[in-house]
Amino acid sequence: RKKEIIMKRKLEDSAREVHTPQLLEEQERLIATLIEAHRKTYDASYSDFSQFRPPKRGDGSPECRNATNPFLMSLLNSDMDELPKASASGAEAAAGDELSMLPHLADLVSYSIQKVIGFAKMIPGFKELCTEDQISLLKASAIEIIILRSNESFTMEDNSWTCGSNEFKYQIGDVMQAGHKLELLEPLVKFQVNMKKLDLHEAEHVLLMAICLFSPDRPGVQDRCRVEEVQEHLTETLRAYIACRHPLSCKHMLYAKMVEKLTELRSLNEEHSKQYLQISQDAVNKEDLPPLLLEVFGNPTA
Ligand code: YS5
Repeated sequence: RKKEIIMKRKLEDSAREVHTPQLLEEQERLIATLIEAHRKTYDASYSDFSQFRPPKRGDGSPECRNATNPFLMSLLNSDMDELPKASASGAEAAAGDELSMLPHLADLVSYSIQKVIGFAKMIPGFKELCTEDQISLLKASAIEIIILRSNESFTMEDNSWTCGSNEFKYQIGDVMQAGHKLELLEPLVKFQVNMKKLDLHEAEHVLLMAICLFSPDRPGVQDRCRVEEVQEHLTETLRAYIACRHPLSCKHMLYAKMVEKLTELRSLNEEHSKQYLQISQDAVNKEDLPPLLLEVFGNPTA
């Protein structure tokens, strides 16, 4: 009787081995490489943020609320009865309303693009593509990967991206002060909340970013087959990882949910392109947009 039970157990064990996909050694190495690449390019202390042009928030102060009469407002609210000589501060207060967060957030995005490029270069298969394809993939996916990586700083406590101090805490209102409309920002925040709820492991998070980058259907890609090959290898690794490392209770449909996120990113990307075009035309100070940002997202004056 006892022997029978032992035998049965052994049979069950070996059956399990056959059916549960195993993480191959090569897949384990790939995951380790991606995690290391991400850690090298994502500084979770956010200590570089102080090097960006400082954030300017319309904090609800009278000068900020009254965008049409900035000079009058500053005179009424101060003991001066004359405008400062250069009257620069008044002019800045005027500009300070519409696109006041743009310089800071544009610097953050430009910085993030550089980090994404660093991450991409460490993904096996990326450097083997021709430069044109590398550029096509990066141009098309940069904003999507930035949105994905930003989930690490996003917190559901107050639906903000919190990157250290209050100065570097970004809420919907701040992004509106970079020129974006609520139409885009609401789905962006919803996306972040739903991503957060997936509670991804670091391995899954980095695989998703890599899969997003290696999308063969991006405009201008020449060697679609090579890109597809790498993407398939990444998705296979993700499936295997979920199957054997993710706790049973929450792995239900996880892969499908992650693929769905990629679809949502496409529509965020599309809406972003439209609003970006508008912002880049509105930006009176062309210096507001760093050259790398203009190169990646397009330069309307070029
Ligand atoms: C913070 C941190 O997690 C990090 C290191 C990430 O790389 C980026 C981080 C957050 C990203 C956020 C939150 C604030 C609003 C941002 C910066 C968002 C990513 C993009 C968005 C921008 C305002 C862009 C603005 C832009 C970019 C070309 O269009 C014009 C400057 C708005 C994108 C809306 C989809």
